Amino acid sequence: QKKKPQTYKERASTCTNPLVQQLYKIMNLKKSNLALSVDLQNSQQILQTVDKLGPHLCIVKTHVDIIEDFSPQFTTSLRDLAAKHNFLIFEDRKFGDIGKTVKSQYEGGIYKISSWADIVNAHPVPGDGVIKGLKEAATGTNKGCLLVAEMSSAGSLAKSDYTKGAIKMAEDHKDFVIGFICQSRLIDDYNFVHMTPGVKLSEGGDSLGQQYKTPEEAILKRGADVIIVGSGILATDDPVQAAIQYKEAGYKAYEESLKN
Ligand code: 5FU
Repeated sequence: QKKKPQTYKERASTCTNPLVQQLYKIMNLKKSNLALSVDLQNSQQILQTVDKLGPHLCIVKTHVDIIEDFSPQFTTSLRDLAAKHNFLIFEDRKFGDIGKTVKSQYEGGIYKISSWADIVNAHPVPGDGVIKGLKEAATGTNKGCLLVAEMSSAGSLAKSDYTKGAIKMAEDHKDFVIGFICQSRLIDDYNFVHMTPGVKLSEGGDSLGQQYKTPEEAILKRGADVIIVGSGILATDDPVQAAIQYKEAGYKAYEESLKN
């Protein structure tokens, strides 16, 4: 039987993982389930955008490897903005290799992702060594990983038994896996945060396989906790207004979901 939906405040007090608790506290305080996918290539542009939109976001999601002028100062400044506006940083790196390789990719190289990202994600395709490798690099810190259990893109192979395998893997590694990138509700357990990309106020797609659903569809029909929005906000004339619109649409859908 389906559990009664909980408010963000209730979830913050019942969830066991401190990072998940922190996220629900932010969502409650800022009345926002909106993650901005800040897919820009210039670090100043990213920082300026995040500073303006920060008050409306619970998470800022990056693709650090598309930045053309990356420097360690960028991540320091991004962390300062996370403290200023109270959001979590999610690097959408989608690790997908054997444990020892992802461990080095997570903590090493130019980006040193483990030093600044609160959340990363991984493909379950290599087996749970991918989680074990990342976990080793994150030992003793308040970090978490999402498993890419389903994707928003057309023809995705992440479905049926693959998705079920991702759920099992998450349950086996509850101390580090804090949820899923997904397109539907996978577990009736708020310890696993369901984050859904491919969200836009108008449905449709792009020329490269992306498929969009509305915030209402993502939250009410598919059971998302967090909506991830990129171009729906950034490719507009007024990204601040657009972020407010998505924040309000997402929060309204959440309030509606509590009535179920
Ligand atoms: F795992 C996934 C997925 O299934 N779909 C996605 O779109 C990740 N994404 C990311 O979310 C993608 O890499 C973009 O960074 C972002 C969506 O951006 P959009 O501009 O809202 O389409």
